[in-house]
Amino acid sequence: FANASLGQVSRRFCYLVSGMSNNMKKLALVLAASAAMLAACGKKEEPVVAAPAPAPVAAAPAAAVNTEEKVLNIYNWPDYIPEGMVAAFEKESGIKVNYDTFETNEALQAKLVAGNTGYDIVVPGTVFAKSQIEGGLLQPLDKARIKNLANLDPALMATMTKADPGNKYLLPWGWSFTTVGINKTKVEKALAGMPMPENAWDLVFDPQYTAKLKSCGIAFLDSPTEILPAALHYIGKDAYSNNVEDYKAAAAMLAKVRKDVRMFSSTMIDDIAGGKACAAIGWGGDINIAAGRAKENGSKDVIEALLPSTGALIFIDSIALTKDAKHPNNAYAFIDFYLRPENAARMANEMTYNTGNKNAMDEVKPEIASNKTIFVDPDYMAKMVPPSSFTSEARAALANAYNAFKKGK
Ligand code: N2P
Repeated sequence: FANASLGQVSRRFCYLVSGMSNNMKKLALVLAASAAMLAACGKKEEPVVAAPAPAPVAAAPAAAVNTEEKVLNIYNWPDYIPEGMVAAFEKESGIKVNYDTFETNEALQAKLVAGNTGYDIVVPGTVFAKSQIEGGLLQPLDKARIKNLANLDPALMATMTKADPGNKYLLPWGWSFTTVGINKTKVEKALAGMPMPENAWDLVFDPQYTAKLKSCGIAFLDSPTEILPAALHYIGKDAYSNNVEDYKAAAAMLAKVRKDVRMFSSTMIDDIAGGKACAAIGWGGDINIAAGRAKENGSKDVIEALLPSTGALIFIDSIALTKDAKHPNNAYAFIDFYLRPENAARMANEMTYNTGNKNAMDEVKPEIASNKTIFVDPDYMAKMVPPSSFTSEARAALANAYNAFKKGK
C-alpha cells in the first residue's frame, strides 16, 4: 500500500476482504486485525442485503402474480455460464430463455445506446456500467424480489458502489482480471534459454520478448478498453487515466510490439488451447478454461494465467436490467436462481470464474479453491488494479490510440 492514497487503501482492502472471504480462516484473522477498515468498507453503501428499493413502476401492481409471457432474453459474454444451467432454469421455471452473447463491453454499449435491445438482462463490466446507469440505459433492481441476495459478499458489493452508488442497479455475475496467459511449454521453447521476465507484462509489451514469442503466436483481446488500460499500467500510468497525453505514450509503447501480435480476439480459449497463440492478453477465467481444455484434448503443454509482479486489472461483470426490459419478473426469477450457492460453485468449478457468492465455498472443488488465479491471495489482491471508469474524452483518446495500434500506424 506504500504509494496508495487512503481511498485506494480502503478500496484495495475491500478487494482484499472480497478475496479472503473465500477462505474463512484468513478472513477471521483480517477481521480481527482490521475491524475499523472493514467498517469503512460497509459505510459507503446502503445495506446490501434485502434493502427494499422502490418497486419499478411497471411491476408494482402485479408483484405477487407473474403474468408475463414465459420468456427471458439474456445478453452475456461467451463462455460465461456452466453447461446446462440455462436448461435447468427453464425446466424449473417454465420460462424459455433466449441467450445471446457479445464479446466486448464496446459491443454491448453500442447495443444499449441504439435502444430497443429486446434484452432483459445484460452483463456489462462495471467500467462501462457506471455511465450506462447515468445515461438511463438500465433500471434499478427491486431487491426485495431477490432473496438470495444475502449470499453475496458485502465487500465485493462495497467495491461495486464505485460504479453503482448504493448498489441499486448492479449485482455481480463474475469477476476475474485481465492479465497475461501463456502456454508455458511453448513460451519457454520460443524464448530459447532467455529467462522468463520478472514482470509477466513484458512478455506481451516488451519487444525483446515479443520478437521471440511472435513465432509461437501472440494474441491480444480485441477491445480498446482492455488493451489501453493494460498498456497504461505497464508504462506506469493510471490504467484509467483521463489525460490524453498518457494515451499517446501508451500508443507509442504499443506501436513497438504491433508487428509481433498475431491476432486480435476476445474468444481465444480455443486459440490458446489449440496452439494458435502461446502468449495472450486475456481474462484469467478464460485462460484457466483454455488450460482445462488443452488437458481434455490430451495436450501435455502447461497453460497458465500469470500474476504479473506489478498486478493485473480486475474486472467485475455485473447483472443489470435494461431500462425497457419486457420480462422483469422472469429476470428476477433467473437472478435469484443464479445467486444460489450451488450455481455459484458451478461457475467456479466449471467456468473458473469467481462470483462473489460467499456461501458457495463448501461446494467448490479443492483444486479450484486453491488455484491462486481464481481465488486470489490477499497479498496479491493488494497489487491488483481495481476497476474504474472513463470520461468520454478518455474514451475517444483510447479508441484513437487503439485504432492506430491495430492498423499498425
Ligand atoms: C468471458 C468472460 C468475460 C470476461 N468468458 C470479460 N469481461
